[in-house]
Amino acid sequence: MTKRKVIITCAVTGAIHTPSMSPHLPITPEEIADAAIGAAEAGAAVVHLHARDPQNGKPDQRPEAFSPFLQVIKQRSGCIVNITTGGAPTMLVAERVRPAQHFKPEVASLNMGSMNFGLYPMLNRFKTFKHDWEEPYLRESDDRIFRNTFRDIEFILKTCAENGTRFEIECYDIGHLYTLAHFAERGLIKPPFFVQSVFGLLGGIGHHPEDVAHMKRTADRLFGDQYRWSVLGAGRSQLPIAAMAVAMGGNVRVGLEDSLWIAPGKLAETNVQQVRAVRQIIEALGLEVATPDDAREILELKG
Ligand code: KMH
Ligand code: ZN
Repeated sequence: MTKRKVIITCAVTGAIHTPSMSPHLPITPEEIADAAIGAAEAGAAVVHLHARDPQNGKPDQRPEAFSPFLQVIKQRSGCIVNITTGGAPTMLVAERVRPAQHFKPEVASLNMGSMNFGLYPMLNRFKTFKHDWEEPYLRESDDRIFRNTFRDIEFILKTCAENGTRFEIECYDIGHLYTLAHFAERGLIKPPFFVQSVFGLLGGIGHHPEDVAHMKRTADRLFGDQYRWSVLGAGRSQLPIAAMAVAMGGNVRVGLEDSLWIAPGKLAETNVQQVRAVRQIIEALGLEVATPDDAREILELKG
């Protein structure tokens, strides 16, 4: 019997966590390249990439900021490169789309709706509250809006339309699946859809098993066999969400963009640790980790 192949994506640095939150966050082009290559060697078929200013760690969406590490990754690994169009919540969409427009990667991210984007659940060091909102106050850093209007989404789709790029379609709530169905109906995005369901961010859907089941049920109903499901759990929900989704037939994303942790109260020192942890879950369930070429076939990428 052939084993199901599970695609691991590793998001190595992101834009939300800051260097002051963890000394292990990749910042320079060398660190980002090493983190991506290490993650790929450990089993990630896809690496999701943001760039940062090496001087201060701030997100940097200029194509020139991406090219040093993209070159190294291309030389040293056959993994699938996925470039963010999310950038950082402070950036406008025209700036955010530039690296994907310029490099025409196999995959780029596409965020399916505007939302309050609270970091708090990612930082709570595994304290167990009954609900994430039981903390008496929200930090100022939680008071941000991630803007992805219908016109922003359309702009990204049209800007990248000729590139053959497929999208990692970031869905932070159930409504985002309906927004995807809307753009699919208008013919602006073609199946198979690579749906990345994001759980456990304050402002989006929670991380309860019922939330995971509802997301999958809704995607199944809207897209049938025309989508490939992946999940990411923010902060402490990273591995529980991964375990649930792998058992339910999904693919997974890990990486320091999504969680700085490897265990309760213990910072991950590398992205590799998180890839290995999720790999263990996949293999313990009798499944196989997809290679980059497996993932190209499953996601129908241009290669
Ligand atoms: N930070 C993640 C929750 C993007 O880069 O487009 C979602 C993300 C957004 O990866
Ligand atoms: Zn990202």
